[in-house]
Amino acid sequence: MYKIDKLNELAELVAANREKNADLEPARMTAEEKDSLLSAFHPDYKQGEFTVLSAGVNKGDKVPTQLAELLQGKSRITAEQIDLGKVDYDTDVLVIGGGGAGASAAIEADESGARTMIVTKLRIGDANTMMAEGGIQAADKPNDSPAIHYLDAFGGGHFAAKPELVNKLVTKAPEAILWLNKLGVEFDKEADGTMVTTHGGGTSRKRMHAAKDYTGAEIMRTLRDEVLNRGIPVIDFTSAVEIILDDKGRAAGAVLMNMETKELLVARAKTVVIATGGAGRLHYQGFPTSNHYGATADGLVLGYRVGAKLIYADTLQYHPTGAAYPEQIFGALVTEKVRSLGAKLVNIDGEVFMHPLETRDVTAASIIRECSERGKGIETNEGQAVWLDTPMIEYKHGEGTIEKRIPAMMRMFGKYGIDIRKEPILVYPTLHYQNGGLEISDDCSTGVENLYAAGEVAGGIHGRNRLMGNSLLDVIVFGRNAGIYAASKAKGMEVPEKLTLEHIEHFSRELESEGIANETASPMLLPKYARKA
Ligand code: MEZ
Repeated sequence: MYKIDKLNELAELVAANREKNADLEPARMTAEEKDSLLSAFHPDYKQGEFTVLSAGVNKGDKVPTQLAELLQGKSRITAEQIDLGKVDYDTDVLVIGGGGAGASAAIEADESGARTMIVTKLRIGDANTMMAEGGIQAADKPNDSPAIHYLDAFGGGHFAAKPELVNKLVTKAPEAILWLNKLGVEFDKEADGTMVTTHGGGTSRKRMHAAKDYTGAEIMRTLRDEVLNRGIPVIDFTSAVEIILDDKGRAAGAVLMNMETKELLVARAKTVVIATGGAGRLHYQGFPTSNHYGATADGLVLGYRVGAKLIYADTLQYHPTGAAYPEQIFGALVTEKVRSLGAKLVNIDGEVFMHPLETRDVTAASIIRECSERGKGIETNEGQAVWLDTPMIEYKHGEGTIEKRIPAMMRMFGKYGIDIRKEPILVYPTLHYQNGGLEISDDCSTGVENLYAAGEVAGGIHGRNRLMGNSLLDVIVFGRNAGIYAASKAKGMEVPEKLTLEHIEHFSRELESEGIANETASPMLLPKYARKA
């Protein structure tokens, strides 16, 4: 039951229309309809929310204003503060970030025989991978193929992705599932051992593999165990605050900061992998987020300051279904799997207003239009919302389906007295993913020699919009890939000599010459939620 009577009355209207709505199959939008919807209602197209960069390799490109503030912010250190002659950690491959991509990179680098170390500002596994719910895509069923997966992903990303990256993503996907399965991920399976697969938005085949609705947590649990079992050193509660270069401008380590004591440490490495994840905690345009506490765009700043280029940093993913009620879980992820299982999006009049499995950008824009221009949203304490008719899942597939397939959703709302088997839930878009990031080539190299990137911090794989389940996939495929290439590069190398942090001064002079006096300390490291006095 909702605590607000009016919401219970409105929910009854959804129930009254359920039988009729269950049979409705709203038409998919045409390409023209999608384009005009996106340009009018998607936050990426909103004027006044972006800043054109004045310094660095992407000078002249627009990025969200909060990100520009960090990219053109002030280093947390000066070169003079750091004694680069005193090396605290020495390794072949330094992996910055302890999420799915970082762990996968470290496992593969270790497997290749490289001395590998992970540094993470929280604990290993405290990352967006852990919070991914609905699944991971891979074309491994007889009616599917990597070529079909390619067309779905490339089209869903508005044909803007780098073709060689999408190619790698989809062709390595079946192998990624086998690798995870072998490591111990408990995927949902039929009695005969076949993996259960479902649709996601924009997929033309059922290729979403899942562990109920906590797929990311199950994958991260397994990867973390593997890292620890291999004895790969993990330096936790320690963040990277600057990449160290050598005298030829190649990455050669990082300056680390102990999050508790603020002690600064030097990690020297032959190659460095940035795998720091996304930026949801910057709350672009005031949106809530489904992201982990640590998602503060740190890797973009670290890479950008040493000259790694960004691609599509102006395109973000607003997951269509963030929880809009109750306020305790405002912005939390309501997995797309809920719609894959048959729940429909319904407005205040109890009407289904769109096909539930359009791509995410289109679905989010459509919800925003329903609540704004069409005035058909439901008022909550936090703003507007639409219904996601969860009881329709059991209406279609029978009792017990929700508990079996999406138990985490049932529990999340159950804590607040809402039984999603019986009552629809209120949703609104939430900031979920950065579609772009540090531009990589298909060996995960950035434009800076010996610097690699993988996972959400990397850009170019998904173009301007990502499909459900291609992020967990990208984290595994490109995380492993980065580890393999970073280790192989390190193999033929001497320990880097002549370490420098001169880039800090160069970048700060460039900012100065552009008239930018920005005292924002960056990378951000942790979000600021303190109440203003
Ligand atoms: O890929 C994702 O972002 C994902 C699986 C999210 C979800 O809706 O569960």
